[in-house]
Amino acid sequence: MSDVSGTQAVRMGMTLETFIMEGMLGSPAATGVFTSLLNQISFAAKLVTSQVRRAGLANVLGYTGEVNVQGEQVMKLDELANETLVTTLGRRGHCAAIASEELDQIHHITNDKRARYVVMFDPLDGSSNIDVNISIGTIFGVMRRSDDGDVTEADFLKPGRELAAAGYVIYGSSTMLVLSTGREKGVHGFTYDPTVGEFFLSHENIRTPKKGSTFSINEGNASRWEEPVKRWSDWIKGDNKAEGRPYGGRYVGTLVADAHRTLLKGGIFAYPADKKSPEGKLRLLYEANPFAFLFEASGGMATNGTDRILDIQPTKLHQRTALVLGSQEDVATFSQFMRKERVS
Ligand code: AHM
Ligand code: MG
Repeated sequence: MSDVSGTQAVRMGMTLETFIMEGMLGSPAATGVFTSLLNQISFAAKLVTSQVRRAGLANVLGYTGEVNVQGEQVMKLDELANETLVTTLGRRGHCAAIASEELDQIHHITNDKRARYVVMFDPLDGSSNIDVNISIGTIFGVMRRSDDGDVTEADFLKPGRELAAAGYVIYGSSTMLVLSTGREKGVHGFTYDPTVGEFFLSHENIRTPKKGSTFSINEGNASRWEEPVKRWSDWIKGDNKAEGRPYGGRYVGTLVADAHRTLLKGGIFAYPADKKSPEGKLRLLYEANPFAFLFEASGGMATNGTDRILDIQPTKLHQRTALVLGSQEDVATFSQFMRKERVS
């Protein structure tokens, strides 16, 4: 008897495109426009995967200097990823404008009313890890634009709870795209098979465990933290077998990688505000909001320490925020420390 392993359980041969087209991501996906937009994002992810996978080789071969062997200017990988997303989303007429970590202002594509969405993204998250062969990623959020007037920055400055879809791509030991169109529709992961050139459903309906056993924070910032964060950090490293402490420490320094692990295995990721970054380091629109959307859809939580991330009214395109996300119980405990309801 042939042994078809776990892949059968996740419906063999279910590509991302089929999954979207069969409406499994929910009602907005039923519109051809939304489907087509998500397909463009997954196509961009394939192109960026190919660039990321060749980046080390390009270095070895020495054609990442100012000029390549064809005499063309060679872009840095994060700029190249940005160009790829801007160009890909500019096709098919569904995306009216773009906001990107790499662009100071929004980038207009069209004022045609048929372009009903705006997309915000961090094209290549984890830039400090690009040159050292550690996982990097792309983060994106899709918002419906207002129907009246031309598309403006105001179409982007909306709380994250209004996102129509959010997701990320992780360029790790394999490339995975994780996507949600909302709490009722769940969070689904697709693994890229480079030999076929398709994303296949590999993680259907991801649920973040209620409580985890790892914490993820840049401990190098400890001297700059506020007292409640210091107390929480001491608590989570303290010894209490019954409560599952100490938690194990894991920190990649790429949000996509740290959040991906936390989404699948539970626990907590925190980048709190500190003396150096009083508003936090991470960006609300294209880092915190997409992940907050995904964590809530998978049964987890996301806060800035006191408020729900998805309720924050943005005032600036590149606004920063403190970000704490993970298992419900672990994030709730962090918030108790922040509110000084507990000190140990
Ligand atoms: P980037 O968008 O320039 O890559 O910066 C964001 C990154 C996140 O991926 C990561 O969580 C964080 O910065 C790490 O910061 P630090 O090096 O201060 O720990
Ligand atoms: Mg980033």
